[in-house]
Formats: sequence, C-alpha cells, structure tokens
Amino acid sequence: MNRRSLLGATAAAALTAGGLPALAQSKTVLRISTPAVPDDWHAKMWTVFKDTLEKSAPGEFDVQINLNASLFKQGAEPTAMARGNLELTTVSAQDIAKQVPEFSIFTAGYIVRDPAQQQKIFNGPIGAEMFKLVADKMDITPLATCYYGTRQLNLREVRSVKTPADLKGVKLRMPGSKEWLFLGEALGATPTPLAFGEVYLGLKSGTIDGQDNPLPTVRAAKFYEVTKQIVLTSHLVDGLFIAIANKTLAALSPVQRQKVLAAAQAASHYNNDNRIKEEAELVAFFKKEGLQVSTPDLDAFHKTVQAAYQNSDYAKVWPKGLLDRINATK
Ligand code: KDO
Repeated sequence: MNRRSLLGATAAAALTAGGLPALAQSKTVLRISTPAVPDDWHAKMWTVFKDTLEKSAPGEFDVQINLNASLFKQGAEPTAMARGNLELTTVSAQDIAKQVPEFSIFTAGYIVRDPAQQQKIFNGPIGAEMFKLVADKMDITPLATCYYGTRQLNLREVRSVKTPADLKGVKLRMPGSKEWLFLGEALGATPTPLAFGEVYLGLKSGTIDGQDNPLPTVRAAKFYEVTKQIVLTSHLVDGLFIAIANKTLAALSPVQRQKVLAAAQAASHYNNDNRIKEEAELVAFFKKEGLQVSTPDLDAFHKTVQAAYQNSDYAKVWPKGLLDRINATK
C-alpha cells in the first residue's frame, strides 16, 4: 500500500465513523522497520527521530517504529520501500551493494579507519556521489550516516586466534547475503548465513561457533551470555544509513523535508555519540562477565583481508580512484 492509499484508507475510516474529518487524516505515516533489538542505540535513535519530528512538526507525522524485524525481515527493507510498503529504515552498505555494486567498497574489511573518518567520507563529496547512485538505482534517499560500530569476532568457545589461519573451520555466522559471506571468508572462517534474530539461539545451541558484531550490539542482543571470547579484529568500521523512500520524500513539502532531514540527523548523532562512548567501556564489562578478550595480529588480518578484496570481483567495479580518495580523507 503506498502513502496515498494509506491516507485514503484513513479518510474512509473517518467518514464511516460519522463523517467528521479525523486529525489522523492529514498525518503522513512514516513506517520504520529494523532488525535492531530495543536496547540497542540504532533502535533507541528512532525514538529521538520521532520526538524531534513531533516537536518540529506537531501533528504532521505519524511515526511508527517496528523493531526486531517485526514488520520486514532483515535485508527486505529496501525492496519494501521501493514498492511503497515502507517509508524509512537503516540500510547497510551490504544491502546497498546488492543493487549498487560500486558501494561494495564499504563492505570491505579494513577500508574505513574510524568513526570520524566515516562521517567525513559520507558527509563530503564521496558521500554525495555515492548517495546519488543509491537514490537513482534504489529509489531511496540516504538522509544520515550512523556509525554502527566496529565489528569484532565473538566466539562460543575460547580459541587462540592470532591470524586468519587460526579461524579455519570456524562456523562464523554472517548475515545472509554474498557480500557478508565474502567478509567471513576473507577473515579465514567458514561463513554460515543466519538472520540476526536467530543468532542468540544459534550460539546457545552450537549450530554456529561464533558471530561478528560491534561490541554495543554484543551487549544489547546479549550475545555475551552465550559466548566465551571476543577477538578484537576490528575488521569493519560499519555504517548504517537512515534512508527514506523517494516517493515519500517527494510527497513532502520543502519545509517538511528539512524537518525530516533534521530529525534523521538528530537520531544519527544520538546513536553515534552513545555508541562511541559505549564501545570504549565495553571491554571492561565483558571481562567482568567472564569473557576472554584478546587482540590478534592485526597486521596479518589487514593483509589477508585486503588481499582477498583486491583480488575479488568486488574491487573490479569500485569507481576509479575511490580507494585513494577514501584513504586521503582525514
Ligand atoms: C547483523 O546481522 O549482524 C547486523 O549487524 C547487520 C547490520 O547491517 C544490521 O542489519 C544489524 O545486524 C541489525 O540492525 C541488528 O543490530
């Protein structure tokens, strides 16, 4: 159902209820879907989005937040948006790369250095060029870049992991797309696709040996309860992009567009600040919880992972000079 027919349905319901125009009739419905668990920062940030919009545009929007992949399954959001069934989500670089292969440069390990550089990349000319490709090819528009955190390995049993060779045979859960599976393979493991919502049980039952996610998510999704080790590989400075369906954006007035953009930026700032702060505190927390936290030979991981990408088909479609421009972003 697209936005227009949604409003139509609301208006029809109001008329049957007695012919009086309902307040909701004029509200633009913004449905949000995310696999994030309620206690994670990129879930809570949607409340910041909603509150900001309610303050700046009172009564104009009906923001509906759906967490835990309760509305659309992980990775299905961009298609739902293009079909008019969803207005907003956070889209990953991996999901973008399925339709915009050039974007796969941001799915590669050890490319983006840290959250500050990530913000500079996506808030500058590189971001503008890449987001234009996204808007043109996917019919969605990225509004703000969220730092999702730096991905680390999280294992069910303690293991000595110094180099990628030490991950041989480890069934490492990755989200279910080839871009993610390639990362697991590049790390030296045996990647196993599984939706985020099934990871806790997979770790508990032993159908997988480990998973990778940033530390705040390891805490929020309680993966630390069913794992014994964190290996600080820091293999991906991960981003999530708050994106809106182009149809929804086009139906807004210019003033409303600015307000939605400002609300998305406020949400991403809230997420980014809290994640960065928490990432610095969590090693101590996990140790207190009894997990072993180790640091591998990062040089070996850098070299192996970068070589895997450079020799892959992914690198063949990276825009000429983009890697150098990313590296030069300070
Ligand atoms: C995951 O499934 O490991 C992942 O971290 C991938 C991200 O792109 C994102 O979908 C995230 O899950 C969810 O938002 C849950 O935190």
